[in-house]
Amino acid sequence: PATENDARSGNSVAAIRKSILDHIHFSQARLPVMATCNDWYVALAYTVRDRMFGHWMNVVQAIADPQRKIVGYLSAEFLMGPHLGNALINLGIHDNTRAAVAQLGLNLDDLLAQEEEPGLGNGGLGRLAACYMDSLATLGVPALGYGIRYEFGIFSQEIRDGRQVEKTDKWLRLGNPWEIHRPELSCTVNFGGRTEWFHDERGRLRIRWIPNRVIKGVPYDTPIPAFRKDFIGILRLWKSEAVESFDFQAFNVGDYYKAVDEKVVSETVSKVLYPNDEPEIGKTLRLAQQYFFVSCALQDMIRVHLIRGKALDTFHESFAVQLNDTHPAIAVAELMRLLVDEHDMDWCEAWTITRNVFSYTNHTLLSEALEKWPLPFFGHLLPRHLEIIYEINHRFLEEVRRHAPGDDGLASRLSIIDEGGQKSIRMAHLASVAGHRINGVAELHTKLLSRTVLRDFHAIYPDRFVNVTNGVTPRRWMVLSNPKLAGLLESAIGDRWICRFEEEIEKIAPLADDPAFRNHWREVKRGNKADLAGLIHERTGNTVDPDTLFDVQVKRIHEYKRQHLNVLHIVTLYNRIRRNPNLDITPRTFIFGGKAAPGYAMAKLIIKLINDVGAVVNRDPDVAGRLKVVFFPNFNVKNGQMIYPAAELSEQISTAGKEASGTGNMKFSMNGALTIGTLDGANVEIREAVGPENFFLFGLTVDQVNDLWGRGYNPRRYYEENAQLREAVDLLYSGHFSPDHQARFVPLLDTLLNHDPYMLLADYQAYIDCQDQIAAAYRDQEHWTRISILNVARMGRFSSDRSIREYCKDIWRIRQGV
Ligand code: 26R
Repeated sequence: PATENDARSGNSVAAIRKSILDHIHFSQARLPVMATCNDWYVALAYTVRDRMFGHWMNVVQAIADPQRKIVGYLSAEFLMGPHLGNALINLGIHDNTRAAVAQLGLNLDDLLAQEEEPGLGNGGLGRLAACYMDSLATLGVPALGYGIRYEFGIFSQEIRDGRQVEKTDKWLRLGNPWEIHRPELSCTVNFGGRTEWFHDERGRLRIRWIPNRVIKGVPYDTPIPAFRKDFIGILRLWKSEAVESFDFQAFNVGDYYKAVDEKVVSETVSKVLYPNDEPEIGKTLRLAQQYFFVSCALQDMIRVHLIRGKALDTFHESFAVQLNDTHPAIAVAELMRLLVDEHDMDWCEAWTITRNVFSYTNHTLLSEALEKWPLPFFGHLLPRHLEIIYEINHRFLEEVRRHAPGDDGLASRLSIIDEGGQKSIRMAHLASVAGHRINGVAELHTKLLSRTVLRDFHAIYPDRFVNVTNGVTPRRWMVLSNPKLAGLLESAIGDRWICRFEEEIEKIAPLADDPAFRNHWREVKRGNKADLAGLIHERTGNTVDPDTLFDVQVKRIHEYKRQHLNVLHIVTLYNRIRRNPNLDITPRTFIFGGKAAPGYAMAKLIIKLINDVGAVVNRDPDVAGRLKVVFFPNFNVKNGQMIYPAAELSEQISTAGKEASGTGNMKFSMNGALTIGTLDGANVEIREAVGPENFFLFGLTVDQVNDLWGRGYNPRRYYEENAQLREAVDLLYSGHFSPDHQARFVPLLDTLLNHDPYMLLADYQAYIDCQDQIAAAYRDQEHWTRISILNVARMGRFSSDRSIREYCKDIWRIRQGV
């Protein structure tokens, strides 16, 4: 048909080719012969983007339709990963595009490699938001993801001399063809100053905020395509800028430099993503970032609601707003301020609306990661919000006292204001007081949440608590990143599994018994391993053997995730080989990847440890290639897409009770890796789903961990009583792996022997025993392949489509779209 060949929207090879050439000419003013690889990438990106605009209009219609509820997903992080490959898959134009690009004498893979990924997140929380945007679009739910358009995303990591070196992530350097700049939708945001009473036109006493700084938020929209549907989600990220009127003011009084300075200060707010996964106490810029994007988002949602021709008292019928952790929790006070101060609404009515609008997802139980803002500091930046929070708290505590008269302990434990020591605002309490739903991200996590961190809230509001186990999108994490596996699955069960994962993927289970299918399965994995081996060589100079067991741990570096437990296993194997150089062991390649927060010294030392152990083990002639250790630099979405498909063993070894869910665990399993893991986070549910016989479990349970703390944990005892462990620890102490600095790992080792807050030594032997079983199991390749197939077959629950359906039903009360 003619539309297939339309250069603006057609999907034929000819139309796509024509469109790319048109963009080279009309969008970039380049001669094809002079065009660089980036020019072609940009022309292709525009070509692909053009094909989403028709879908975009459907979404605009849905957003304008007062009958349809919209999801506002508020998140300080969106770790989207590269757009191009994903868009080609979801739009169904991958093959035609590859052909069109080839006709132009180019290779699609080179163009895919050209894209700088938007790394606007730290790890799990940001990547979850990205998977959810994909599922929202695919399920036809109108959704706006609101966040910050950081000029610099997560730093890029280089490894020099075995240590992490951080490089600024200049992802916008060559422009960003995916975003649409929307200056007409700009908002203004106030900071600082004071509040005062005044009489309005009707003579009523009201409060106004006199800020001492005003900045502008400018939105940039990125379409997030649904899988093979005429629908998208909108990612709306805000950039901070100076307000023009301020410049003019300064210019008029002749202070040109002050005006320029104003611009610098204003633009600082969206300058850089905080690379820590722990709170920045008293960092004004961090709080300013949070308030900035939240205020813009709410102003934007109110604008949409009013455009629908509805009055503000029905705002909660237009929007369901999800708080992705507490980073956007200030939204609760901001919506109250907008409704009460700016729109003159009665407090109680505004509170009812606010409560109906918000719900809150908790992503961590680690007490050091719970956000608190010191009171005076908070009041300095957001004086009006401090008053509003006091009022919310006052009314809330009255309710609590009615509920439990005389229980002052309960009231002070529940209070939004922490009165102990330095007074501060507990953002999780603010979110819990307001949210009509509070959810954890795995069954175990939700249970622990209601027994520990939010115990008192659970006691008074049990019905607010729900679990929504995390999920990941099979589009990016299987179809895009593992085309070989996707092809094999398609030949076996068709392609309905891609968006009906829960119902369809289990249809491959019977094929676990088919020897020919198992052979194909192994060929796929072997091919992916060879591809990764090539990349490892390119990035690290290491040669790894694709016929060894690929044992992978990729995730942020954190003591609770216990990368150093993995290292203790490596050192243990190394000692066994040194004792008996002819030992018959299952050859393994240990692959690590992950970033350490720049200020987290212990995490950085763990990176150095991995690299130092690798340097010695990889070179030792006694090892003779049976063990290899590589640290894959700069683990991010793009690299993850190469790593998960090649993995055979997935390391999910956090101390029980510490990992809220994990989502890497799901990506591995969906790509046919077997898991070695503790009963932590979503591991528990993954194990139930794939069957305990197909999951390598080890380690203390949450109850056993608590018990052991209660009895008095003495890590040194394990060291003294376990010769194998002692030998491994002693070898590290001896400086064998750090001949240039014998004492390098003493801080890490001393922590293990004296405190061991994450109980590595208590779990050591169980971990080693489990790894020995794995080594044996790997030798039976037919059996291993069976388990691998069954793992994939039983991962249906872990599609983010299932998670989003649950959010729609249990939290947002939204009907699903197309
Ligand atoms: C306060 C701030 C700087 C901050 C604190 C903590 C920023 C980021 C974090 C990390 C937390 C919130 C996080 O990323 N949690 C992870 O969320 C994933 C998605 O739910 C889980 O899979 C994962 O287990 C959890 O650690």
